[in-house]
Amino acid sequence: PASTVLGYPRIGPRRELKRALEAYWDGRSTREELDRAGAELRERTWLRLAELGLEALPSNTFSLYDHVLDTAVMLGAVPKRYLDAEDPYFAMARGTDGLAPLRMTKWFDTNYHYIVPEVGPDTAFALDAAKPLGEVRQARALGLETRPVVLGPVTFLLLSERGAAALDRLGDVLACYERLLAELAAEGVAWAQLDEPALVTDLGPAELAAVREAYERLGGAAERPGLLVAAPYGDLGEALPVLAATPVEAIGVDLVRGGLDGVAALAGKTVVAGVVSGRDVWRTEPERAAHALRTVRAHAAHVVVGTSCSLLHVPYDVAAEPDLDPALRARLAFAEQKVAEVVELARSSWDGPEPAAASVPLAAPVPAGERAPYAVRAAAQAERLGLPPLPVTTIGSFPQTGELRAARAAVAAGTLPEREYDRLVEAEIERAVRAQERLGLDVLVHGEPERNDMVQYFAEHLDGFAVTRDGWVQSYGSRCTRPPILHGDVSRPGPITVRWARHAQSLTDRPVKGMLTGPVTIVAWSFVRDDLPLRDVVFQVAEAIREEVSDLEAAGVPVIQVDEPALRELLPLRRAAQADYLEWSVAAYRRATSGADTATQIHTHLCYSDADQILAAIDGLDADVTTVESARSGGRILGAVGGFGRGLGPGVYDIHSPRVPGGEEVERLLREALKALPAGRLWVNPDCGLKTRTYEQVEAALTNVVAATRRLREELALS
Ligand code: THG
Ligand code: ZN
Repeated sequence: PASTVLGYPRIGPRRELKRALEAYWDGRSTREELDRAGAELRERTWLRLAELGLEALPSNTFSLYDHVLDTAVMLGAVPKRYLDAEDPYFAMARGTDGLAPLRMTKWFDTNYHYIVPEVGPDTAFALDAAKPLGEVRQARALGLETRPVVLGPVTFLLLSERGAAALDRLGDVLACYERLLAELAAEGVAWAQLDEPALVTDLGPAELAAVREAYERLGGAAERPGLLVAAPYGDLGEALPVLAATPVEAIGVDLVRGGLDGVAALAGKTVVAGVVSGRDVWRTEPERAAHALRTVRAHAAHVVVGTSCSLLHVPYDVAAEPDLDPALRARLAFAEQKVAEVVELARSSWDGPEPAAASVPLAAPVPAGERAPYAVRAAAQAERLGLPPLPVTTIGSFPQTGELRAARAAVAAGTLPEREYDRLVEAEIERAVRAQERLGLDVLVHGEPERNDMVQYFAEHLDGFAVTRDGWVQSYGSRCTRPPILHGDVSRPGPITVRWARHAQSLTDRPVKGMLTGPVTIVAWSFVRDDLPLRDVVFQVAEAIREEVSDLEAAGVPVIQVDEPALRELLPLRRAAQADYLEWSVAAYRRATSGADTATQIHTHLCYSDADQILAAIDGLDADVTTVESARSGGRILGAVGGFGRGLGPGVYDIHSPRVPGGEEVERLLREALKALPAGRLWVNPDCGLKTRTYEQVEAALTNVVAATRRLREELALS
């Protein structure tokens, strides 16, 4: 049988695209140089895939920033305000001096972020197929035929700002896709892939009708290549019979996340059987894959061996990681190794014994733990901390200097002694503490100068994790993370953050807030072992964080923040599974924090604008104070917090923009917040961490924040 992958990483094995983009954005290179860098990356990818023996090569999986944005541009869905920008594509992605960028949000349940298209009644759809055609031609010049990959029409509209309401433009969008297929056919393209990941989420009757309409119409087009509709990230469920009844020739199913129950409906179709996971870094179990392939073969007209989703979410090559323990390395497969697995499976017979039923042991549930009632805690904390009304704090990180990043690299390279690095970190902590005292903040932070990343840092200090040298995975645009690999039982060999928190507290009489990452987020942003239920893994991490909380308390730290920005991200795509997830994830958070003394104040921070959707779960975390994004999302959260019974800090300063908010603006936001919350429970803080800003911007902004807060305090004292 044939072999293929649904997509491939595009940032480059050495993050070549990141460097090329940043050089272009900084004015250090031309658009031609950027395009040439992109062309080289595509060429290398196709040649490597062909060399590995992959038969059906994808194209148009490259993007200079994001494939959803590429699709919007291909369809002519560029909002008018961007048309006059020097480079409308990057203006939509990143904004310009006078223009905010389009919104960015999470891609399904991954750590990738896409640009949210705006589709309105006036959007003048018009096809520009230059990018997919250009990639087909570029590969052809190398002697390689490819299958262009394009985001499908239903998912494109469902992911746009108006969601399902945007399906009112389906007819016009389909006209563009029809033309696209005709142009591809005229180019001699044999197959096109339309990605429809939205089909693995819960779809209502209107959405299923849109699927039917889309693929009846595109399948019935006179001039078109063969159509592969791919549904990565889960189970097609109720969309499977709908799609199977349309004339599309091939369907790509995720057989890692999704089950085999529906495959009988695929009679007569070519099935791209996604048996190699694009979401983890583990080698494929051959018996399990062969079993799935045999089952598909019994029903489908043709079987193509493939990946469960694009390989976008895994690093390039295990061979680039010579430092990893050989026993762990032997268990790993990154993109290159996964392609080799696909090829190998396509060449094998799939005979063999049935796989042993997966026996994932379920550990005994761990008690979440209870703290004293909030009212009792609030009184004890008020007495201990002696804070003014509307206390001002920050989310945790302060600007990271290039000097610190360079010093970390020098320690890793062995050219800077650890002791000197530690002194640099201490000096940076002192700088942050003095700045906060000068600005008049009430609860200080140490600023996290020692951390490269809020997850990687903890993984480096916990047993059971490995970190990679070059295992970069694109998060958005040019930004990447190196997800740690959680491969064994997690434990904490010793205190992680205590010395830095203690140092900060030693410099000031004001309370210092210790900063930890929560168990769900540490797991969400890592690659995780699959021989234990996720829940049990999260509880192991919770235990380690619980120990750290206890050590911070013992060191005299009176306020401890445990962040869970990824709580929302791991939320299952299907509603039926969400309640169970929210129950155990919230319990794990409570396990991590409930050992804290009544007089220790626990904060949490969640950074996404749709916090209102999981407000009940946030309430369940039982943190004394919760800080959330609000300034950037226009205070939307305030409409939902009426019943929220503890401290809340809706952000009054959008840190994602270099713009410094004026005092009146902050005052107005605080007055809005005071309509929704009693003064005794309102905190004042920015939307998120200050790591990406400069000290100059931060000091100017916080000066205005403190001034506005003081004006309101005076008013409250008079009333
Ligand atoms: N850490 C991790 N995952 C995340 C975030 C994070 N996912 C969601 C969100 N935050 C994504 N945001 C970013 C923001 C900045 C960067 C990456 C993801 C970033 N990365 C550096 C780069 O690409 O140059 C590399 C950082 C490093 O050295 O590790 O700036 O905060 N895990
Ligand atoms: Zn945040």
